[in-house]
Amino acid sequence: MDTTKDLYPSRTSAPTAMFERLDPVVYGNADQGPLSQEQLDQYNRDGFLFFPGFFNGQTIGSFVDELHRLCSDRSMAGRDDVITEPDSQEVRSIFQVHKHSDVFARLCRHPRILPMAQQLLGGDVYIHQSRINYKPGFQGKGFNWHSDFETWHAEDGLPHMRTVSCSVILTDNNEFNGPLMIVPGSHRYFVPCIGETPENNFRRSLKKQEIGVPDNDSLAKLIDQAGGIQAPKGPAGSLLLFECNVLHGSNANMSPYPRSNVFFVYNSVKNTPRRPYAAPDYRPEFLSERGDFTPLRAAG
Ligand code: 6CS
Ligand code: FE
Repeated sequence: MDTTKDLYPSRTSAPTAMFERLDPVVYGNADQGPLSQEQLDQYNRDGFLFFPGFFNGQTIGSFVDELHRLCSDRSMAGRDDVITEPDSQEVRSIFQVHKHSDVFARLCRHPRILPMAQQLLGGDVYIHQSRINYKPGFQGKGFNWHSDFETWHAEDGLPHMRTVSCSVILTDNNEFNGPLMIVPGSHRYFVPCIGETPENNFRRSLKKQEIGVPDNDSLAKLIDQAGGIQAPKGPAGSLLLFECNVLHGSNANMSPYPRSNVFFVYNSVKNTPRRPYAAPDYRPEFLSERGDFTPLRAAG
């Protein structure tokens, strides 16, 4: 398939109807990794897999310690890859944590996680983006409904939907601290978004995304078709795999407790970035790897 052609036009001025995705959802098969045929079928249907208690409390403790270390590291303050909340200096996200931290560099290559990403994407993968979301108690604002792929295609130039996100839950997720909400099955449709991408859009979008947000009619139709919204909740140590194009978002954290996760985006080495399809320029490399596509190998 001609990967220079824009298969998923978005950020248009005129409304464009959603259409069925042109790429497969699952690229590998059941004998190529740890996921069973039933799990592959579920991911194909819903666009995500949730593993409550994937890691036990002791294992997750080292990840939470690292999260606190990064968050309280004074040398991180003011860096471009550290994003604060829209109306406070509270840390909202830290990007490229697989480069800042040996602990997270190993975690993204964990022998129980990496093979699942390779199986879903049908071969070798690298990290397109990694981040920690803190969503501190009371301060943590939400994330509008969006498809990650719509941004990674329009602004980072990923040509195909051959990318999977893995979120490791670091603090208990419950209905009060703004858990991730997902529209099951929405990954099977591409929803073009209205509105041109401004220069340096990421400076706003990482605090509050307003460009690349699907219209309410399309959202309502897909939520209706899905039979409702799902919000996978579970204890710290749970793991969520979600397809790059599944619609998701989250509410503000109204509880005193943080809702923190660490998030790795695995992209197929056959799906490396071209020029941005709908943005004036590339985003910084802390958001979209453009230099090193070396295939990941599982940590020993
Ligand atoms: O723009 C991005 O790449 C990031 N923004 C959101 C809301 N989700 C995906 C990604 O981390
Ligand atoms: Fe997202």
